[in-house]
Amino acid sequence: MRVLFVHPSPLMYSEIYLRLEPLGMERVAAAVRSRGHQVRILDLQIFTHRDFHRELEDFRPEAVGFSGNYLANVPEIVDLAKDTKRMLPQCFVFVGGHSASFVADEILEHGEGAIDCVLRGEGETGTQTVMEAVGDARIDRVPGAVTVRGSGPAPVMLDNLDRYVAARDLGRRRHKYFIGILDPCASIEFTRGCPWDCSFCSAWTFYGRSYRKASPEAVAEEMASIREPNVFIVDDVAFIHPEDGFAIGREIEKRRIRKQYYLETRADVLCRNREVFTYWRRLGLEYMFLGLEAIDEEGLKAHRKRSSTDINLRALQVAREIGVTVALNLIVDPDWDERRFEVVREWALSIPEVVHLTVATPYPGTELWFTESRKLATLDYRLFDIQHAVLPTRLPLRQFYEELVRTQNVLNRKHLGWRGLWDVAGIASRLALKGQTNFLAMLWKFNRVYNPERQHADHFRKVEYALRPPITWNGKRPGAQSLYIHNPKAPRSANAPARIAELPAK
Ligand code: B12
Ligand code: SF4
Repeated sequence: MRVLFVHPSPLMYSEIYLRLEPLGMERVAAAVRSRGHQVRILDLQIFTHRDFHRELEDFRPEAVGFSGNYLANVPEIVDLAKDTKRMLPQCFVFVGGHSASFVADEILEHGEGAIDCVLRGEGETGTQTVMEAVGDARIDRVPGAVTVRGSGPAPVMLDNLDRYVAARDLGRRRHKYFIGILDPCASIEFTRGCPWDCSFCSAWTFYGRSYRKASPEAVAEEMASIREPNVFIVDDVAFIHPEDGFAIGREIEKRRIRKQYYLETRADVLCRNREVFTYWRRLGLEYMFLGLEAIDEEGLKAHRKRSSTDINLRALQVAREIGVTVALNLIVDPDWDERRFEVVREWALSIPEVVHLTVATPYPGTELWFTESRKLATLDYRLFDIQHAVLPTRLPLRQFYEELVRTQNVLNRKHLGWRGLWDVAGIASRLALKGQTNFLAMLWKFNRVYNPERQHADHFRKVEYALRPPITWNGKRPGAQSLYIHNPKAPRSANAPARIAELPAK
Protein backbone atom coordinates (compact mmCIF):
# COMPACT_ATOMS: atom_id res chain seq x y z
CA MET A 1 0.00 0.00 0.00
CA ARG A 2 1.16 3.59 -0.60
CA VAL A 3 1.19 5.31 2.80
CA LEU A 4 1.83 9.00 3.49
CA PHE A 5 2.65 10.23 7.01
CA VAL A 6 2.11 13.92 7.73
CA HIS A 7 3.32 16.08 10.62
CA PRO A 8 1.31 19.31 11.05
CA SER A 9 2.66 22.89 11.07
CA PRO A 10 4.80 24.34 13.87
CA LEU A 11 3.27 25.95 16.94
CA MET A 12 4.40 29.34 18.23
CA TYR A 13 7.33 28.02 20.20
CA SER A 14 8.75 26.10 17.27
CA GLU A 15 8.49 29.13 15.01
CA ILE A 16 11.32 30.65 17.00
CA TYR A 17 13.51 28.50 19.14
CA LEU A 18 13.69 25.20 17.35
CA ARG A 19 12.36 22.90 14.68
CA LEU A 20 12.95 19.21 15.28
CA GLU A 21 12.50 16.11 13.21
CA PRO A 22 9.21 14.23 13.80
CA LEU A 23 10.95 11.28 15.42
CA GLY A 24 7.84 9.39 16.54
CA MET A 25 6.33 9.57 13.08
CA GLU A 26 9.62 8.43 11.51
CA ARG A 27 9.62 5.41 13.80
CA VAL A 28 6.06 4.53 12.82
CA ALA A 29 7.02 4.98 9.15
CA ALA A 30 9.94 2.55 9.64
CA ALA A 31 7.64 -0.05 11.21
CA VAL A 32 5.11 0.22 8.37
CA ARG A 33 7.83 0.10 5.71
CA SER A 34 9.20 -3.09 7.27
CA ARG A 35 5.88 -4.72 6.30
CA GLY A 36 6.52 -4.00 2.61
CA HIS A 37 4.45 -0.82 2.23
CA GLN A 38 5.65 2.10 0.13
CA VAL A 39 6.00 4.98 2.59
CA ARG A 40 6.54 8.73 2.37
CA ILE A 41 6.78 11.45 5.01
CA LEU A 42 5.80 15.11 4.73
CA ASP A 43 6.66 17.52 7.53
CA LEU A 44 4.54 20.66 7.47
CA GLN A 45 6.90 22.30 9.93
CA ILE A 46 8.93 22.77 6.74
CA PHE A 47 6.55 22.29 3.83
CA THR A 48 3.29 24.13 3.07
CA HIS A 49 -0.32 23.03 2.71
CA ARG A 50 0.10 23.51 -1.01
CA ASP A 51 2.97 20.98 -0.95
CA PHE A 52 0.64 18.61 0.89
CA HIS A 53 -2.07 18.90 -1.77
CA ARG A 54 0.55 18.39 -4.46
CA GLU A 55 1.82 15.29 -2.66
CA LEU A 56 -1.72 13.85 -2.66
CA GLU A 57 -1.91 14.39 -6.42
CA ASP A 58 1.56 13.01 -7.22
CA PHE A 59 1.88 10.10 -4.80
CA ARG A 60 -1.84 9.24 -4.65
CA PRO A 61 -1.54 7.56 -1.23
CA GLU A 62 -3.94 4.78 -0.30
CA ALA A 63 -3.55 5.71 3.36
CA VAL A 64 -2.68 9.03 5.01
CA GLY A 65 -1.67 9.11 8.69
CA PHE A 66 -1.49 12.39 10.62
CA SER A 67 0.70 12.84 13.67
CA GLY A 68 -1.36 14.37 16.47
CA ASN A 69 1.19 14.86 19.25
CA TYR A 70 0.06 18.40 19.96
CA LEU A 71 -3.48 19.30 20.95
CA ALA A 72 -3.18 22.73 19.31
CA ASN A 73 -2.74 21.01 15.92
CA VAL A 74 -6.13 19.23 16.03
CA PRO A 75 -8.07 21.78 13.87
CA GLU A 76 -5.35 21.76 11.20
CA ILE A 77 -5.32 17.96 11.12
CA VAL A 78 -9.12 17.76 10.83
CA ASP A 79 -9.11 20.24 7.92
CA LEU A 80 -6.30 18.40 6.13
CA ALA A 81 -8.13 15.10 6.65
CA LYS A 82 -11.23 16.61 5.02
CA ASP A 83 -9.12 17.87 2.09
CA THR A 84 -7.68 14.38 1.70
CA LYS A 85 -11.07 12.68 1.56
CA ARG A 86 -12.31 15.31 -0.92
CA MET A 87 -9.37 14.75 -3.24
CA LEU A 88 -9.01 10.98 -2.73
CA PRO A 89 -12.36 9.57 -1.53
CA GLN A 90 -11.00 5.99 -1.38
CA CYS A 91 -8.01 6.93 0.75
CA PHE A 92 -7.89 5.58 4.32
CA VAL A 93 -7.35 8.52 6.68
CA PHE A 94 -6.10 8.00 10.23
CA VAL A 95 -4.62 9.98 13.10
CA GLY A 96 -2.26 8.92 15.90
CA GLY A 97 0.13 10.42 18.43
CA HIS A 98 0.24 11.66 22.00
CA SER A 99 -2.65 14.17 22.20
CA ALA A 100 -4.81 12.42 19.63
CA SER A 101 -4.79 9.41 21.96
CA PHE A 102 -6.54 11.39 24.70
CA VAL A 103 -9.22 12.95 22.48
CA ALA A 104 -9.81 10.18 19.94
CA ASP A 105 -13.65 10.35 19.97
CA GLU A 106 -13.65 14.11 19.57
CA ILE A 107 -11.34 13.95 16.57
CA LEU A 108 -13.60 11.42 14.85
CA GLU A 109 -16.58 13.65 15.54
CA HIS A 110 -14.89 16.76 14.12
CA GLY A 111 -13.88 14.72 11.06
CA GLU A 112 -17.55 14.16 10.09
CA GLY A 113 -16.64 10.97 8.27
CA ALA A 114 -13.32 12.15 6.83
CA ILE A 115 -11.29 10.34 9.51
CA ASP A 116 -11.56 6.55 9.41
CA CYS A 117 -9.62 5.74 12.53
CA VAL A 118 -7.72 7.23 15.45
CA LEU A 119 -5.00 4.95 16.73
CA ARG A 120 -4.27 5.45 20.42
CA GLY A 121 -0.89 4.84 22.00
CA GLU A 122 2.44 3.94 20.45
CA GLY A 123 2.18 3.74 16.72
CA GLU A 124 4.79 1.18 15.67
CA THR A 125 2.88 -2.09 15.94
CA GLY A 126 -0.64 -0.66 16.01
CA THR A 127 -0.18 0.96 12.59
CA GLN A 128 1.12 -2.29 11.10
CA THR A 129 -2.09 -4.04 12.17
CA VAL A 130 -4.32 -1.15 11.09
CA MET A 131 -2.74 -1.16 7.62
CA GLU A 132 -3.62 -4.83 7.35
CA ALA A 133 -7.17 -4.14 8.50
CA VAL A 134 -7.95 -1.37 5.99
CA GLY A 135 -11.18 -2.32 4.22
CA ASP A 136 -11.95 -5.04 6.81
CA ALA A 137 -14.85 -4.60 9.24
CA ARG A 138 -12.67 -5.98 12.04
CA ILE A 139 -10.59 -2.80 12.08
CA ASP A 140 -12.40 -1.66 15.22
CA ARG A 141 -10.95 -4.66 17.06
CA VAL A 142 -7.34 -3.65 16.54
CA PRO A 143 -5.76 -2.78 19.92
CA GLY A 144 -5.77 1.00 20.29
CA ALA A 145 -8.03 1.63 17.26
CA VAL A 146 -11.04 3.92 17.65
CA THR A 147 -13.50 4.21 14.77
CA VAL A 148 -17.04 5.56 14.49
CA ARG A 149 -18.28 1.98 14.79
CA GLY A 150 -16.39 1.09 17.95
CA SER A 151 -13.06 0.76 19.72
CA GLY A 152 -10.55 -2.04 20.07
CA PRO A 153 -8.91 -3.09 23.37
CA ALA A 154 -6.13 -1.03 25.01
CA PRO A 155 -3.13 -0.43 22.75
CA VAL A 156 -0.14 -2.76 23.04
CA MET A 157 3.31 -1.56 24.00
CA LEU A 158 6.29 -2.19 21.83
CA ASP A 159 8.19 -5.14 23.32
CA ASN A 160 11.62 -3.81 22.39
CA LEU A 161 12.64 -0.22 21.62
CA ASP A 162 15.50 -1.48 19.41
CA ARG A 163 13.08 -3.02 16.94
CA TYR A 164 12.66 -0.08 14.55
CA VAL A 165 15.15 2.63 13.70
CA ALA A 166 13.55 5.96 12.70
CA ALA A 167 13.20 6.24 8.91
CA ARG A 168 15.32 9.40 8.73
CA ASP A 169 16.05 8.69 5.08
CA LEU A 170 12.40 9.54 4.28
CA GLY A 171 12.76 13.09 5.61
CA ARG A 172 13.21 15.89 3.11
CA ARG A 173 15.19 19.11 3.73
CA ARG A 174 16.66 17.77 6.96
CA HIS A 175 18.97 20.78 7.16
CA LYS A 176 15.90 22.70 8.40
CA TYR A 177 15.95 20.89 11.77
CA PHE A 178 17.73 22.87 14.48
CA ILE A 179 17.64 23.96 18.10
CA GLY A 180 19.26 27.31 18.90
CA ILE A 181 22.84 27.25 17.69
CA LEU A 182 22.75 23.46 17.24
CA ASP A 183 22.01 23.93 13.58
CA PRO A 184 21.39 21.45 11.93
CA CYS A 185 20.22 19.01 14.59
CA ALA A 186 18.83 15.45 14.56
CA SER A 187 16.84 13.71 17.34
CA ILE A 188 17.21 10.33 19.06
CA GLU A 189 15.42 8.37 21.79
CA PHE A 190 17.27 6.45 24.55
CA THR A 191 14.31 5.71 26.84
CA ARG A 192 10.53 5.96 26.77
CA GLY A 193 8.18 6.98 29.59
CA CYS A 194 8.59 8.64 32.95
CA PRO A 195 8.28 7.21 36.48
CA TRP A 196 7.19 10.54 38.05
CA ASP A 197 3.60 11.80 38.06
CA CYS A 198 3.53 15.60 37.79
CA SER A 199 -0.02 16.88 37.81
CA PHE A 200 0.34 19.08 34.68
CA CYS A 201 2.03 16.46 32.49
CA SER A 202 0.69 13.61 30.36
CA ALA A 203 4.00 11.85 29.63
CA TRP A 204 3.39 9.43 32.52
CA THR A 205 -0.31 8.87 31.81
CA PHE A 206 0.33 8.08 28.14
CA TYR A 207 2.82 5.33 28.98
CA GLY A 208 1.01 4.13 32.12
CA ARG A 209 3.97 5.26 34.24
CA SER A 210 6.18 2.66 32.58
CA TYR A 211 9.83 3.30 31.76
CA ARG A 212 11.69 1.39 29.03
CA LYS A 213 15.16 1.59 27.58
CA ALA A 214 16.79 0.90 24.24
CA SER A 215 19.99 -1.17 24.39
CA PRO A 216 23.29 0.79 24.47
CA GLU A 217 24.50 -1.03 21.34
CA ALA A 218 21.38 -0.19 19.33
CA VAL A 219 21.49 3.46 20.44
CA ALA A 220 25.15 3.78 19.48
CA GLU A 221 24.55 2.15 16.10
CA GLU A 222 21.69 4.56 15.45
CA MET A 223 23.85 7.48 16.58
CA ALA A 224 26.57 6.39 14.16
CA SER A 225 24.05 6.44 11.31
CA ILE A 226 23.05 10.08 12.03
CA ARG A 227 24.73 12.52 9.67
CA GLU A 228 24.04 15.75 11.59
CA PRO A 229 26.78 17.01 13.95
CA ASN A 230 24.23 17.85 16.66
CA VAL A 231 21.69 15.60 18.38
CA PHE A 232 18.65 16.32 20.59
CA ILE A 233 17.96 13.47 23.03
CA VAL A 234 14.16 13.46 23.31
CA ASP A 235 13.84 11.47 26.57
CA ASP A 236 11.50 13.11 29.08
CA VAL A 237 14.12 12.78 31.82
CA ALA A 238 17.62 11.87 30.70
CA PHE A 239 19.86 9.57 32.75
CA ILE A 240 17.46 8.57 35.52
CA HIS A 241 19.70 5.51 35.93
CA PRO A 242 23.32 6.64 35.60
CA GLU A 243 24.55 3.16 34.64
CA ASP A 244 22.50 3.35 31.41
CA GLY A 245 24.03 6.71 30.52
CA PHE A 246 27.52 5.33 31.09
CA ALA A 247 26.79 2.19 29.06
CA ILE A 248 25.51 4.20 26.07
CA GLY A 249 28.45 6.60 26.38
CA ARG A 250 30.96 3.75 26.29
CA GLU A 251 29.39 2.35 23.10
CA ILE A 252 29.53 5.82 21.57
CA GLU A 253 33.20 6.20 22.52
CA LYS A 254 33.97 2.76 21.10
CA ARG A 255 32.64 3.93 17.74
CA ARG A 256 34.53 7.24 18.00
CA ILE A 257 31.34 9.24 17.50
CA ARG A 258 31.76 12.94 18.22
CA LYS A 259 28.69 15.17 18.33
CA GLN A 260 27.18 17.99 20.37
CA TYR A 261 24.17 17.02 22.46
CA TYR A 262 21.08 18.67 23.96
CA LEU A 263 18.98 16.88 26.58
CA GLU A 264 16.21 17.41 29.10
CA THR A 265 16.31 16.26 32.70
CA ARG A 266 15.11 16.99 36.23
CA ALA A 267 16.99 19.07 38.79
CA ASP A 268 17.03 16.24 41.35
CA VAL A 269 18.30 13.73 38.76
CA LEU A 270 21.13 16.10 37.81
CA CYS A 271 22.14 16.55 41.47
CA ARG A 272 21.94 12.83 42.22
CA ASN A 273 23.69 11.62 39.07
CA ARG A 274 26.22 14.37 38.57
CA GLU A 275 28.96 11.92 37.40
CA VAL A 276 27.07 10.70 34.35
CA PHE A 277 26.37 14.27 33.22
CA THR A 278 30.04 15.15 33.73
CA TYR A 279 30.98 12.14 31.63
CA TRP A 280 28.55 13.21 28.89
CA ARG A 281 29.97 16.72 28.96
CA ARG A 282 33.21 15.09 27.86
CA LEU A 283 31.32 13.27 25.09
CA GLY A 284 29.87 16.55 23.78
CA LEU A 285 26.90 17.50 25.99
CA GLU A 286 26.48 21.25 25.44
CA TYR A 287 22.95 22.18 26.48
CA MET A 288 20.46 21.01 29.01
CA PHE A 289 16.81 21.87 29.57
CA LEU A 290 15.64 21.78 33.20
CA GLY A 291 11.96 22.03 34.00
CA LEU A 292 12.26 23.88 37.32
CA GLU A 293 8.64 25.06 36.88
CA ALA A 294 8.51 27.34 39.97
CA ILE A 295 10.80 29.52 42.06
CA ASP A 296 9.12 28.81 45.39
CA GLU A 297 8.03 25.79 47.43
CA GLU A 298 4.36 26.59 47.09
CA GLY A 299 4.54 26.49 43.28
CA LEU A 300 6.51 23.24 43.25
CA LYS A 301 3.98 21.61 45.54
CA ALA A 302 1.09 22.77 43.35
CA HIS A 303 2.66 21.02 40.32
CA ARG A 304 3.50 17.95 42.45
CA LYS A 305 7.02 18.25 41.10
CA ARG A 306 8.49 16.34 44.10
CA SER A 307 11.47 18.66 44.14
CA SER A 308 12.47 21.73 46.18
CA THR A 309 13.86 25.20 45.52
CA ASP A 310 17.02 24.10 47.28
CA ILE A 311 17.49 21.19 44.86
CA ASN A 312 16.70 23.50 41.92
CA LEU A 313 19.41 25.96 42.92
CA ARG A 314 21.88 23.16 43.56
CA ALA A 315 21.15 21.74 40.10
CA LEU A 316 22.00 25.08 38.49
CA GLN A 317 25.25 25.13 40.45
CA VAL A 318 26.08 21.57 39.32
CA ALA A 319 25.42 22.47 35.68
CA ARG A 320 27.67 25.54 35.96
CA GLU A 321 30.46 23.47 37.49
CA ILE A 322 30.18 20.82 34.79
CA GLY A 323 30.18 23.55 32.14
CA VAL A 324 26.85 22.78 30.48
CA THR A 325 24.63 25.66 29.32
CA VAL A 326 21.21 25.46 30.95
CA ALA A 327 17.85 26.63 29.67
CA LEU A 328 15.23 26.37 32.36
CA ASN A 329 11.48 26.54 32.32
CA LEU A 330 9.08 28.30 34.66
CA ILE A 331 5.32 27.86 34.53
CA VAL A 332 3.40 31.15 34.44
CA ASP A 333 0.06 30.97 36.21
CA PRO A 334 -2.69 33.03 34.57
CA ASP A 335 -3.41 34.23 38.08
CA TRP A 336 -0.13 36.19 38.19
CA ASP A 337 -0.34 39.94 38.66
CA GLU A 338 2.20 42.62 37.72
CA ARG A 339 4.05 42.16 41.00
CA ARG A 340 4.49 38.43 40.42
CA PHE A 341 5.86 39.00 36.92
CA GLU A 342 8.23 41.57 38.40
CA VAL A 343 9.50 39.11 41.04
CA VAL A 344 10.11 36.47 38.37
CA ARG A 345 11.91 38.97 36.13
CA GLU A 346 14.17 39.95 39.01
CA TRP A 347 14.90 36.33 39.86
CA ALA A 348 15.57 35.41 36.23
CA LEU A 349 17.90 38.36 35.76
CA SER A 350 19.86 37.35 38.85
CA ILE A 351 21.01 34.05 37.31
CA PRO A 352 23.09 33.57 34.14
CA GLU A 353 20.90 30.77 32.69
CA VAL A 354 18.41 31.09 29.82
CA VAL A 355 14.88 31.21 31.28
CA HIS A 356 11.81 30.12 29.29
CA LEU A 357 8.24 30.77 30.35
CA THR A 358 5.27 28.58 29.54
CA VAL A 359 1.69 29.29 30.58
CA ALA A 360 -0.03 26.77 32.90
CA THR A 361 -2.39 24.77 30.70
CA PRO A 362 -4.59 21.88 31.73
CA TYR A 363 -4.37 19.23 29.00
CA PRO A 364 -6.63 16.23 28.44
CA GLY A 365 -4.70 13.27 29.81
CA THR A 366 -3.31 15.17 32.77
CA GLU A 367 -4.59 15.09 36.30
CA LEU A 368 -4.93 18.86 36.17
CA TRP A 369 -7.54 18.47 33.43
CA PHE A 370 -9.88 16.96 36.01
CA THR A 371 -8.84 18.75 39.19
CA GLU A 372 -8.39 22.34 38.01
CA SER A 373 -11.23 24.15 39.65
CA ARG A 374 -11.04 27.26 37.48
CA LYS A 375 -13.29 27.06 34.46
CA LEU A 376 -11.54 27.07 31.08
CA ALA A 377 -11.75 30.51 29.47
CA THR A 378 -11.67 28.99 25.97
CA LEU A 379 -12.24 25.68 24.20
CA ASP A 380 -10.24 26.65 21.12
CA TYR A 381 -7.69 23.84 20.57
CA ARG A 382 -5.30 26.27 18.89
CA LEU A 383 -4.76 28.15 22.13
CA PHE A 384 -3.60 25.03 24.01
CA ASP A 385 0.06 25.54 23.14
CA ILE A 386 1.28 26.74 26.56
CA GLN A 387 1.99 30.16 25.08
CA HIS A 388 -1.62 31.32 25.48
CA ALA A 389 -3.77 31.61 28.61
CA VAL A 390 -6.66 29.13 28.49
CA LEU A 391 -7.59 29.73 32.15
CA PRO A 392 -9.04 33.06 33.31
CA THR A 393 -6.34 35.66 33.92
CA ARG A 394 -6.28 37.90 36.98
CA LEU A 395 -4.99 40.82 34.88
CA PRO A 396 -7.09 41.91 31.91
CA LEU A 397 -6.11 39.47 29.11
CA ARG A 398 -4.35 42.08 26.99
CA GLN A 399 -2.32 43.24 29.98
CA PHE A 400 -1.44 39.64 30.89
CA TYR A 401 0.13 39.19 27.43
CA GLU A 402 1.93 42.51 27.74
CA GLU A 403 3.50 41.35 31.00
CA LEU A 404 4.28 37.91 29.59
CA VAL A 405 5.94 39.17 26.42
CA ARG A 406 7.74 41.94 28.30
CA THR A 407 9.19 39.33 30.65
CA GLN A 408 10.18 37.07 27.75
CA ASN A 409 11.78 40.04 26.03
CA VAL A 410 13.76 41.03 29.11
CA LEU A 411 14.97 37.46 29.47
CA ASN A 412 15.92 37.25 25.81
CA ARG A 413 17.80 40.53 25.90
CA LYS A 414 19.77 39.28 28.87
CA HIS A 415 21.63 37.10 26.38
CA LEU A 416 21.70 39.67 23.66
CA GLY A 417 23.50 42.50 25.43
CA TRP A 418 26.49 43.93 23.54
CA ARG A 419 28.85 41.15 24.57
CA GLY A 420 26.19 38.51 23.81
CA LEU A 421 25.37 40.08 20.45
CA TRP A 422 29.01 39.92 19.48
CA ASP A 423 29.19 36.17 20.31
CA VAL A 424 25.89 35.52 18.57
CA ALA A 425 26.97 37.40 15.44
CA GLY A 426 30.09 35.23 15.26
CA ILE A 427 28.14 31.99 15.60
CA ALA A 428 25.46 33.10 13.13
CA SER A 429 27.97 34.06 10.45
CA ARG A 430 29.93 30.80 10.86
CA LEU A 431 26.68 28.83 10.42
CA ALA A 432 25.60 31.00 7.49
CA LEU A 433 28.91 30.27 5.76
CA LYS A 434 28.03 26.57 6.00
CA GLY A 435 24.60 27.34 4.51
CA GLN A 436 22.78 26.93 7.88
CA THR A 437 20.56 29.97 8.45
CA ASN A 438 17.93 28.63 10.86
CA PHE A 439 19.60 30.19 13.88
CA LEU A 440 20.04 33.52 12.13
CA ALA A 441 16.37 33.60 11.07
CA MET A 442 15.34 32.89 14.65
CA LEU A 443 17.10 36.01 15.90
CA TRP A 444 14.99 38.31 13.72
CA LYS A 445 11.67 36.59 14.22
CA PHE A 446 11.03 37.04 17.94
CA ASN A 447 9.08 40.31 17.83
CA ARG A 448 6.90 39.11 14.98
CA VAL A 449 5.91 35.85 16.69
CA TYR A 450 5.84 36.94 20.35
CA ASN A 451 3.62 39.94 20.26
CA PRO A 452 0.93 40.79 22.86
CA GLU A 453 -1.38 42.12 20.19
CA ARG A 454 -1.18 38.94 18.14
CA GLN A 455 -1.52 36.67 21.19
CA HIS A 456 -4.52 38.64 22.42
CA ALA A 457 -6.14 38.69 18.96
CA ASP A 458 -5.73 34.88 18.73
CA HIS A 459 -8.51 34.61 21.32
CA PHE A 460 -11.02 36.24 19.00
CA ARG A 461 -10.63 34.01 15.95
CA LYS A 462 -13.64 32.05 14.76
CA VAL A 463 -13.69 28.64 16.48
CA GLU A 464 -14.55 25.92 13.97
CA TYR A 465 -13.77 22.99 16.26
CA ALA A 466 -14.23 23.23 20.02
CA LEU A 467 -12.63 21.02 22.61
CA ARG A 468 -15.00 18.94 24.74
CA PRO A 469 -14.87 20.42 28.27
CA PRO A 470 -13.60 18.14 31.05
CA ILE A 471 -16.02 16.18 33.19
CA THR A 472 -15.76 17.55 36.71
CA TRP A 473 -14.28 15.47 39.46
CA ASN A 474 -14.99 18.21 41.98
CA GLY A 475 -11.31 18.78 42.61
CA LYS A 476 -10.76 15.11 43.50
CA ARG A 477 -7.80 13.18 42.11
CA PRO A 478 -8.94 10.69 39.46
CA GLY A 479 -7.56 7.15 39.75
CA ALA A 480 -4.27 6.84 37.84
CA GLN A 481 -5.55 3.82 35.89
CA SER A 482 -8.41 5.87 34.47
CA LEU A 483 -5.88 8.34 33.01
CA TYR A 484 -3.65 5.78 31.31
CA ILE A 485 -3.50 5.18 27.56
CA HIS A 486 -1.13 2.22 27.90
CA ASN A 487 -1.71 -0.33 30.58
CA PRO A 488 1.77 -1.38 31.68
CA LYS A 489 0.42 -4.84 32.57
CA ALA A 490 -1.10 -5.44 29.11
CA PRO A 491 0.78 -7.77 26.74
CA ARG A 492 3.72 -6.32 24.80
CA SER A 493 3.72 -6.36 21.02
CA ALA A 494 5.68 -9.65 20.79
CA ASN A 495 2.78 -11.63 22.27
CA ALA A 496 -0.12 -9.47 21.12
CA PRO A 497 -2.12 -10.25 17.97
CA ALA A 498 -0.27 -8.86 14.96
CA ARG A 499 -2.55 -10.30 12.29
CA ILE A 500 -6.19 -9.49 11.69
CA ALA A 501 -7.20 -13.15 11.87
CA GLU A 502 -5.81 -13.36 15.41
CA LEU A 503 -7.89 -10.47 16.74
CA PRO A 504 -10.22 -11.39 19.58
CA ALA A 505 -13.94 -11.73 18.86
CA LYS A 506 -16.06 -8.92 20.30
C1 B12 B 1 10.78 15.88 22.32
C2 B12 B 1 9.53 16.69 22.60
C3 B12 B 1 9.43 17.90 21.96
C4 B12 B 1 10.47 18.38 20.98
C5 B12 B 1 10.35 17.77 19.57
C6 B12 B 1 9.05 17.19 19.17
C7 B12 B 1 8.98 16.72 17.73
N1 B12 B 1 9.70 17.25 16.81
O1 B12 B 1 8.18 15.87 17.47
C8 B12 B 1 10.27 19.89 21.02
C9 B12 B 1 11.30 20.45 21.97
C10 B12 B 1 10.34 20.59 19.67
C11 B12 B 1 8.89 20.01 21.62
C12 B12 B 1 8.18 21.17 21.56
C13 B12 B 1 6.95 21.34 22.11
N2 B12 B 1 6.33 20.46 22.94
CO1 B12 B 1 6.95 18.66 23.21
N3 B12 B 1 7.46 16.97 23.75
C14 B12 B 1 8.50 16.25 23.46
C15 B12 B 1 8.46 14.93 24.27
C16 B12 B 1 9.34 15.12 25.51
C17 B12 B 1 8.89 13.66 23.55
C18 B12 B 1 8.31 13.47 22.14
C19 B12 B 1 9.07 12.40 21.43
O2 B12 B 1 9.81 12.64 20.50
N4 B12 B 1 8.91 11.17 21.90
C20 B12 B 1 9.54 10.00 21.30
C21 B12 B 1 8.71 9.50 20.12
C22 B12 B 1 9.23 8.17 19.64
O3 B12 B 1 7.38 9.34 20.58
P1 B12 B 1 6.13 10.17 20.00
O4 B12 B 1 6.56 11.38 19.29
O5 B12 B 1 5.13 10.32 21.08
O6 B12 B 1 5.56 9.16 18.91
C23 B12 B 1 4.92 7.95 19.24
C24 B12 B 1 3.39 8.07 19.42
O7 B12 B 1 2.96 9.34 19.83
C25 B12 B 1 2.84 7.65 18.09
N5 B12 B 1 2.76 8.59 16.97
C26 B12 B 1 3.39 9.74 16.73
N6 B12 B 1 3.04 10.22 15.52
C27 B12 B 1 2.17 9.36 14.98
C28 B12 B 1 1.50 9.39 13.77
C29 B12 B 1 0.61 8.34 13.46
C30 B12 B 1 -0.12 8.36 12.18
C31 B12 B 1 0.41 7.28 14.39
C32 B12 B 1 -0.53 6.20 14.11
C33 B12 B 1 1.10 7.28 15.60
C34 B12 B 1 1.97 8.30 15.90
O8 B12 B 1 3.76 6.64 17.71
C35 B12 B 1 5.09 7.06 18.03
C36 B12 B 1 5.96 5.87 18.28
O9 B12 B 1 5.47 5.05 19.30
C37 B12 B 1 6.94 14.86 24.63
C38 B12 B 1 6.61 14.10 25.89
C39 B12 B 1 6.42 12.63 25.59
N7 B12 B 1 6.96 11.81 26.38
O10 B12 B 1 5.81 12.25 24.60
C40 B12 B 1 6.59 16.34 24.74
C41 B12 B 1 5.17 16.80 24.48
C42 B12 B 1 4.61 16.04 23.29
N8 B12 B 1 5.36 18.23 24.14
C43 B12 B 1 4.45 19.00 24.62
C44 B12 B 1 4.40 20.42 24.42
C45 B12 B 1 3.36 21.17 25.20
C46 B12 B 1 5.28 21.06 23.53
C47 B12 B 1 5.27 22.55 23.12
C48 B12 B 1 3.89 23.12 22.81
C49 B12 B 1 5.99 23.27 24.22
C50 B12 B 1 6.27 24.72 24.15
N9 B12 B 1 7.25 25.10 24.91
O11 B12 B 1 5.66 25.52 23.50
C51 B12 B 1 6.18 22.59 21.90
C52 B12 B 1 5.42 22.59 20.54
C53 B12 B 1 6.14 21.92 19.42
C54 B12 B 1 5.52 22.08 18.02
N10 B12 B 1 4.81 21.13 17.49
O12 B12 B 1 5.68 23.06 17.36
C55 B12 B 1 3.43 18.22 25.40
C56 B12 B 1 2.15 17.99 24.57
C57 B12 B 1 1.01 18.63 25.20
C58 B12 B 1 -0.22 18.49 24.37
N11 B12 B 1 -1.13 17.69 24.88
O13 B12 B 1 -0.38 19.09 23.32
C59 B12 B 1 4.18 16.88 25.71
C60 B12 B 1 3.29 15.66 25.84
C61 B12 B 1 4.95 17.08 27.01
C62 B12 B 1 4.12 17.26 28.27
N12 B12 B 1 4.72 17.84 29.25
O14 B12 B 1 2.98 16.95 28.48
N13 B12 B 1 8.50 18.85 22.20
S1 SF4 C 1 7.04 16.83 33.96
FE1 SF4 C 1 8.85 15.61 33.57
S2 SF4 C 1 9.20 14.51 35.51
FE2 SF4 C 1 7.11 15.28 35.58
S3 SF4 C 1 5.87 13.52 34.81
FE3 SF4 C 1 6.31 14.90 33.06
S4 SF4 C 1 8.12 14.05 32.11
FE4 SF4 C 1 7.99 13.17 34.16
